[in-house]
Formats: sequence, structure tokens, C-alpha cells
Amino acid sequence: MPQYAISDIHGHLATFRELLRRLAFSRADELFLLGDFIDRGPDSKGVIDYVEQLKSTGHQVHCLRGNHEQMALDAPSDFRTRQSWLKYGGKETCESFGSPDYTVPPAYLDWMAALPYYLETPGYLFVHAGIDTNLEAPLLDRASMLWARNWAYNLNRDWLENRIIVHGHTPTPEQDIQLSVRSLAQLPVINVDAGCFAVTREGCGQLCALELTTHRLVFQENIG
Ligand SMILES: [Mn+2]
Repeated sequence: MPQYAISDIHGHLATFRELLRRLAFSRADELFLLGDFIDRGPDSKGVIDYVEQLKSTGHQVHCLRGNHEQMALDAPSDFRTRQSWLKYGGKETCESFGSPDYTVPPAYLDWMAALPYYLETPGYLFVHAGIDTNLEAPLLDRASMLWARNWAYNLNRDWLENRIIVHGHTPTPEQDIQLSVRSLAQLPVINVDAGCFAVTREGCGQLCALELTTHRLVFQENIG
């Protein structure tokens, strides 16, 4: 019954489906999706629909909120957020809905609004971007969980205890992800975002699945 973590699908439905096919993902397995389902890629609507299809057919899929879902949620009421969201991939999301006024249908905004900021399992803590573990209540700091970069060097291990943090958000080349898995004894943090959308970046342009028990990594190149 393997458990997997995948992050930052960014509208790349075909690549996501191919990765699950290669994992032989089944109802006996469990999948943690760490946010940024939408934006940049060609089929954000299709990614959300597919996740819901998996759930409705008895698959165990747990979804987190990413900064791109947050931007989509804030866009209708905040002009500046709307401008930057459309620029950083929101336009493609609206196009996947065939929306002439560049909006996301309410049912999909409701889906995003229901996404949690973090998830916990025995031994693991999942967030989209990062955690400021030096705060008094790190799991109330939503800004870090959605947006943090270069945060892991300053880890408060007393707070973390023996857990491993798995996250995404910052596109990272395959060899660096491999190295982080080999270095877990020194730093119990794994970024599984292999920059699926960043196809021109060395070592990126891939979707990465981490198998949580064995720490096996499976990389799928962007086929969209
Ligand atoms: Mn992100």
C-alpha cells in the first residue's frame, strides 16, 4: 500500500496521468498532492476534474492548497492579485475553463477554498512551500506555508521532532532532489517539485513522485 507525494502539477494533466500510470496507482495506495494544481500548463480544469474523478472512484487522494490556488481565490476581490495571477499562469487556467471574462467558475473556487494549508501523517508533515519552524505556532503561519523559499536551512528540530517535511513550490533539478533524499539524516526536508512547467531548465521539466516509506523517487518528463 504505497503512499506517494507529488506537487506542482500546474495544469499538466497528461504528465500527471502518465506518472500515476507508471506508479500503478491503485485504490490500495494513498496520494498526497501538495498544491499548485493550476496555472501555467494547458489543462488546469482537467487536473482538478481528474483528482475528483480519482476520489469518486475510491482512490485515497489528499490535496493541499498552493499559492496559485490562493491567488485564484483572491483574484475576484483584489485587482493587483488578479493582475499578477493572470500574468503568472492564471490566464491559462481561465482558458482551460473556456472563460471569456477570465474568471474561474464558482464550483472550482469552492474546491480551492476547501483545501487545507498542511497535512500530517505519522512521521510526515506536508505543506506546499515551507514552514517557519521558529515561530511559536508554525502551522498558523499561512504565508510561509504558501510562499516560503530558502527556509529549510533554519530548521527548529525541537519543534519538528522526528518528522520529515515534504513540500514543493520551488522548481528543483532532479539531481538535487535525489541528493536531498540521500541527506535526510542531516536535513529532514524533501522538495519534490521538479519544475514540471520549466521545461527549458536543466534537470527540471519533470513531475516527481516520492514514495514515502522507501523514499524511492520516480520522475516523469513533461509530455504536455
Ligand atoms: Mn507554488
